[in-house]
Amino acid sequence: MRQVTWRKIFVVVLGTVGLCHAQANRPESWLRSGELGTVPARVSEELPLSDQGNEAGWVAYEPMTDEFEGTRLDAEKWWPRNPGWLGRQPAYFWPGNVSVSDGKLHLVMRREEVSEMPKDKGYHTYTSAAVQSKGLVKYGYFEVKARAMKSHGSSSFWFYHSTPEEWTEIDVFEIGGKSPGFERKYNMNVHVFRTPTENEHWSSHGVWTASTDLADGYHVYGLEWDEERITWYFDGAPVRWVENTHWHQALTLNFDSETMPDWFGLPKDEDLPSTYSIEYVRAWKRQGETPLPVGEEYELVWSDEFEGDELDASKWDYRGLGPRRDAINVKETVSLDGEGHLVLTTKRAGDAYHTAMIGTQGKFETTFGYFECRVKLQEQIGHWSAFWLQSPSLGEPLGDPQKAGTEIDIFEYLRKDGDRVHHNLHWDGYGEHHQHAGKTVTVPGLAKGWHTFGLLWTDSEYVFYVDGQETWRSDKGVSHRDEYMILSLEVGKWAGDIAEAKLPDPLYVDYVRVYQK
Ligand SMILES: [Ca+2]
Ligand SMILES: [Ca+2]
Repeated sequence: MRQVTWRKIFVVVLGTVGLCHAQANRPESWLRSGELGTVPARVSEELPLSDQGNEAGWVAYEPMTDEFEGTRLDAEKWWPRNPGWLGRQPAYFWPGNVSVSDGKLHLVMRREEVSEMPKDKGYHTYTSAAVQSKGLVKYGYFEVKARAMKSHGSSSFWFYHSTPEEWTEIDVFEIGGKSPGFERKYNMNVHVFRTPTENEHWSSHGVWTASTDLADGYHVYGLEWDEERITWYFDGAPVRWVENTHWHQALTLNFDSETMPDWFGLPKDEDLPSTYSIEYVRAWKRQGETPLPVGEEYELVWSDEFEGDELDASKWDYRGLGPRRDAINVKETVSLDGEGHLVLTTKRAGDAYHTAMIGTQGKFETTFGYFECRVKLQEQIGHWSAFWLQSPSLGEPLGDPQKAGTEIDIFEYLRKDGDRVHHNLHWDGYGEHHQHAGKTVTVPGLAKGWHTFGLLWTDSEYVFYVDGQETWRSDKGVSHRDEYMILSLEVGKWAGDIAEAKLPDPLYVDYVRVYQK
């Protein structure tokens, strides 16, 4: 879309200040010529296709990831339109052309008019579709698997954001699926519209030509965007990079279809409706690039990423084996899935229930720091999950949690609570002197997908975080002694009747990381 505008601006620039200035701004770039050669084979769905060995240390970035399961667009993440633009005339962005089905997001272009189309603004004859993220993102790896629409209508995946001070854009692709001469062209672009010091539109466009028509199949399109460089990938192989001289602004993520009368030409009636389908959008950040809610002076001192097939016995012990609450803790409920996750499971065992608990007692005990885990929560009632710190000497001595320590429940989650989660502190033992402070918070979307739970523990307070956002802080019962970490599932009435649960029911843990100054 920007291509068209760029041509117009290009003429203006030539006619006024001259081309030299615009060229001086152009970043260094590289473009593949010819075939891709051998492309990477997909081993893991959890990593970018171009980096299946995770050399870069990618960590999934949930806010911009969607597998498009279910029957509707996730309203927490996406607008079914472009909140700042009605579309490129004559096609009008119409939310009725956005749908989720068969595990995909579909954007449709039609020959039709809808009553809300502002004809006085040049919208007529065609409706098309746009989806924009509600959040902004800067840097990361973004991958979609998509099939362009087979018409002159565009199929685009792009990033932009416009403020009074700054307006930049990164076009991952703009494809004219059945526009003559464009069927195989992967159009990639970056634009600068304005910055605090420049007020002149320019762009750097690159085109790589595929060996088949892009609307004939699904392909994996990737964008790696960091402080130094922006790199485009096709089916896992790099096809272009541009030196990152200007794209340091947090941007919205966009999918859309536009009529491009001056570039791809208007669609032919017999090709409509045509559909641009997106199997998924996945985003990652480099480990350590995911901003910790704590300062940069904190460094990773301990972690388990749960790689491999077996629980790392140098880090964890099975804990509380035998009866606990309304179940029995056993070793068999603790496993690694071989894809980088710890799996704790509650299972039926005849008339009894088996459940799971591991801890770092005697292996890793520490005082203060930032503690974070990333989990996908259990789905059934009757048991609850928790990531917590515990003191080996709780309540000894009484009245002095600094010395005796405190049970710090970074999170406790009960499925019956939906999007609510509990943070709790317990000190002075569990008997008549028991002291407690806690907070239950609602985090929209918590019940689905992956989330991080974090605790900043200092000598004066505890600060709790969900997905990097502070949810509670307390200066009650602040422990100054070494404590150990526990991950657990526990069965009990608090969480509802386990007899009604569909079992087995797993809790997935992607990592546990500890940072200290
Ligand atoms: Ca999907
Ligand atoms: Ca992991």
